[in-house]
Amino acid sequence: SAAFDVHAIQEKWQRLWEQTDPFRAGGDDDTRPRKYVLAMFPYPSGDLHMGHAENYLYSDIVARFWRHRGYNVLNPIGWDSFGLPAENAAIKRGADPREWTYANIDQQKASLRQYGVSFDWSRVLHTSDPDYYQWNQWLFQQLFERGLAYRKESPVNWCPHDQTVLANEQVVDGRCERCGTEVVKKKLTQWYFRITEYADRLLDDLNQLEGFWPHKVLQMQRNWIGRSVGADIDFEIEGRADKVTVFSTRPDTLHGATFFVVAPDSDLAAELAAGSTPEVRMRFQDYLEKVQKVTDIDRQATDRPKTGVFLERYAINPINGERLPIWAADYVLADYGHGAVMAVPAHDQRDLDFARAFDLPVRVVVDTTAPVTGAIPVIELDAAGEPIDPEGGLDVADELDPAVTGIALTGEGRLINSGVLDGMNKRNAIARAIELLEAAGTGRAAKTYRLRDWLISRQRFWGTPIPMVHTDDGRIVPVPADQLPVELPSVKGLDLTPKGSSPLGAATEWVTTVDPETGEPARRDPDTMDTFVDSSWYFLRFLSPGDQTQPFSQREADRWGPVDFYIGGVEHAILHLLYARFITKALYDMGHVEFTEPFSSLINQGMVILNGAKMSKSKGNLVLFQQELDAHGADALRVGLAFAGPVEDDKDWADVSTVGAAKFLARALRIAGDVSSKPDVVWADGDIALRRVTHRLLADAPALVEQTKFNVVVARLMELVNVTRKTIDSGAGAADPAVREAAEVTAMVLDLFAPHTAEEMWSILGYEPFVGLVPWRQADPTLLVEDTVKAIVQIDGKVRATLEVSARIDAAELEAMARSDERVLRSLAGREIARAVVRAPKVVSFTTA
Ligand code: ANZ
Repeated sequence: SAAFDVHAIQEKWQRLWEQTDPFRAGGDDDTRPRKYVLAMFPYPSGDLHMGHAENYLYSDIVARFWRHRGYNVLNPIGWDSFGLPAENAAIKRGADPREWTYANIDQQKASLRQYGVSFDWSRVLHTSDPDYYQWNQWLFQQLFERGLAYRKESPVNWCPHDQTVLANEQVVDGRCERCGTEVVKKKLTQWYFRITEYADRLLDDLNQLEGFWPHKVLQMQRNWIGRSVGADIDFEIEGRADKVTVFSTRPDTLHGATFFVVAPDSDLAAELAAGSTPEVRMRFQDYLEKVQKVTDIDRQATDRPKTGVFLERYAINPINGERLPIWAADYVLADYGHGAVMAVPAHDQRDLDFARAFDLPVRVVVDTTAPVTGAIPVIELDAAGEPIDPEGGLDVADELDPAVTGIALTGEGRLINSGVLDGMNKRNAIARAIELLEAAGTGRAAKTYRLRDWLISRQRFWGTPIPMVHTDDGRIVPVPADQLPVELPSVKGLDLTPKGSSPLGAATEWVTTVDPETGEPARRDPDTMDTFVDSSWYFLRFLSPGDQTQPFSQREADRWGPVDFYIGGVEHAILHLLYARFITKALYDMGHVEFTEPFSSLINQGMVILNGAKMSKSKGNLVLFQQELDAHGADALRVGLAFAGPVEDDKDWADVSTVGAAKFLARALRIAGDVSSKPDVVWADGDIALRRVTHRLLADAPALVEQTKFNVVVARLMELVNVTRKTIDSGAGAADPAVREAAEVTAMVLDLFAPHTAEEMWSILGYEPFVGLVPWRQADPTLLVEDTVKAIVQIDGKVRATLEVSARIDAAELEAMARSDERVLRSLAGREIARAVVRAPKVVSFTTA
C-alpha cells in the first residue's frame, strides 16, 4: 500500500541485521538445544530463479520458527561453485571461469540478503576456494588409502559434446544430463569411488528414513541401488578351460534352462565367437557393430524385437549335464551380473520372447496352477525311489503353455520336471537349489546390484585437481599432505575447449612435478573431480568453515550433525543424496563422524511454473527473482510464495498474488500503528472472541510449521489480521488489550514469512529488536475451548429445541443437526418439512406441509 515505503523498511532492517548479525549460530557457551536447517546450496550459474526463491524461503521459515521455539539454529549458505556451467560460459565468452563464478556469487549473495533470509553469514563457503577443495583432496586421499578410490579401465559414458566422461547418474535416457547430447561408450582409465562396497548399507539404512524423507525419493534410491538376491551358478563351456558364471534370481528353475545367452559386447562373447567357425565370426562381428549403436535403455525395452546370433558353442547345465546352445543377444547387458545368463524361457519373459523368435525349446518347471499352501501333492516315484520326471515334456494345460501363449509363468507354484526339487514351492526350491549347487561346488548364494562404482574423473579445468602424481616408472602416488592443496593454475594461456583430455595436461609448468619418494621427474594427474564430490560433504564444512587444519571439527559434527531439516529440488533425489549418504558412511567408518545418515529429514519443494509450463530461457517465460524482488519487495514475494500452496506442490506463478500479499502486509502494519502506544495492559480484559483467534493460532502454528503446512499458517495469520481489524472497528477500538495482543502475536508469527514487516511492527509496538529472536508465546489453554452458542429450532413458528453449536457452524451443518435432533423428530411426528430457513449459528425454522 502507498502508505508504507516497503523498500525503505526492508533496507532499514537489512542494514541492522548486517550490523548486528543476530542470526549467527550460537557457539560453545550456548546451552540451547540445536537445530541444523539447510537448503541445498546454489550453483552460481547466472541469477537466482524462482526455484531458489522457494527453497530459501522454506528453509528460512523453518530456521526462524526453531529460533522462536528456543533452539540454537544453524542455517548456513554457500556456493557449489565448480563445474561445467562456469567453464562453458568462460569458453563462450573467452573469459576466466573464476571471474565469471565469483561475479555471479556476489550477485546471488546480494539477492539473498535482499530477500531477508536469516543465514549465518559468517560461515559462507565456496567449493571453488582452495581452502574448501583442499579437503576434497584430503577426502580423495583418505578413500585412496582405504582402497575406496581406485583406477580402472572400463567402457565409460562419454559426452561427445562436453568431451568428458559422465557418471551413470548423469546419463538421462541415454543423453547427457547437461547438454542433451547422445552419450556414447568409450574405453578409458579413470578414477572411481567404490560406492558399491556400501550398497547394502545404502539400501538397508533407507528404512530408517521412512516417514522422514519423501517416500518417492526412498523408492528412487532403492531402485537405483537395485539389489537382486539369488545365486551365482558356474557353467562349463565345451572347448573352454574355465567355467563361466551367471547370476540368476531363479536358481530353482535350473531344470528349465534350454539355452544360454552372453552379452555381445562382453569379452566372453568375443572369445567364444573367435573360437567358432568363420561364418559365425562374421555374423557375430556384424551383429556387434549394430549392438554398439543401441543404448542400454533400448536394449532392456521389453517391446523391442529380440535379435541375436547363435555362436555354435555349448554350455553344460551343472544340475543335469544338459548341453545348452550359446547365443549372443543384446537383451543381455555386459555390465550387469556377469554379462551372461542361463535362459529359462518358460519362466522369464525376455527369454521366452527370444525362444519364440528363434524357435528354441520351452520347458515348464513350475506348475503355477498348483496350490502353494496346504499339503504338498503326492509325487510319483519310480522303482528306484526317484521322482518320476516326465522327460522335459509339458504337463501343464495348453492354455497355460508359454510356448503357445507367449506369456512366461512367473508366479508362485510348485516345481515339476525338476528332480528332487519337485513339489516344492518357489522359495523353498530356490533355497534347496542353492544348497545343491554349493554341495557340488558349482554355485553359491549371491547378490547383484544395479549400482556401479562412482566415476569421478573429469577431463575439465574448473574442478578440484586430483591430488595424485604419476611417476616415470608407472607408479601413482598421493601428493604429500603438506603439499595440499594442489591449486588450479591460472587459466591464462590454457585452451579450455573440450578436446577429450584435460586442459590441465597442457599447463606444462603446473603438470610437471617430482616423485615425492624419489625426487625423480613426474606428472600431476591432469583430471579434476566430479563436482558431486564437493557437495557430498559440504554440510560438514559449514560446521567449522575457517578451519585450516582439518576438513571439519569432529566435535562440531557431533554437536550439530546430522542435518535436522534438509530441503531442495527433487532433481537431486538420486545423485547428490546418494553420494552424500555414501561419503557420510565412509567418514563414519574412518571415525570422523558419529552418525551414518547425513540428513534426518528431507523435503522436496515443488517447482515454480508459469501458466502451466516449466520456465526456461529458451521458452522465454522466465520470471526473474531479482526483478520480482525489486518490484514487490522481499516480504510480498515471500508471503505470496508461502501462501501459493503446499510446499511439495508445483506453484503456478500466474496464481501467486504478490499484490494480495502486499495488501495483507499493509493491513498488518496499520494495526500495529493503531495500537502504537505501549500501555500497561491486562490481557484478560481483552475481547474474548479475538483472544480466542489469537491463541488458537499460537496453539496450532507449531504443528503446522513442523508439518511444513506453511500456506495454512499464512491463511490463519490473514484471518487473525481480519478479525483484529473488525474488533478495532466495532468493539472497544484499538485500546482493547486483545487488539494489542493480536498485533504482537501477528508480528511474531509473521516473522517466519515477512521478517521486515514483522520487525517494523514490533518496533512500532514499542519493543526493541529483534522480533526474530523472541520466544514463542504460549497459548492460554482456557482460550482454546471451542466457542459455542445456543441455536433455536422452530417448527411452524414454535421453538421445539435448542442446540449447543459451534459459533462457526455453517448453515448446512446446522440444518442437518436440527433435522436429526430427537426432540425435533418427536415434534414433527412424521410430518414432512416443506421449507427450512436457516440463519447460522442462531436459528433454524422449519415449516411443515
Ligand atoms: C534365470 C532366470 C529364470 C531368471 C527365471 C529370471 C527368471 P534382476 O531381478 O533384474 O536382477 N540376468 C542376469 N544377468 C543379466 C544381464 N547381464 N543382462 C540381462 N539379464 C540378466 O534380474 C536378474 C535376472 O536377470 C537373472 O535371473 C537373469 O535371468 C537375468 F525364471 O536367471 B534369471
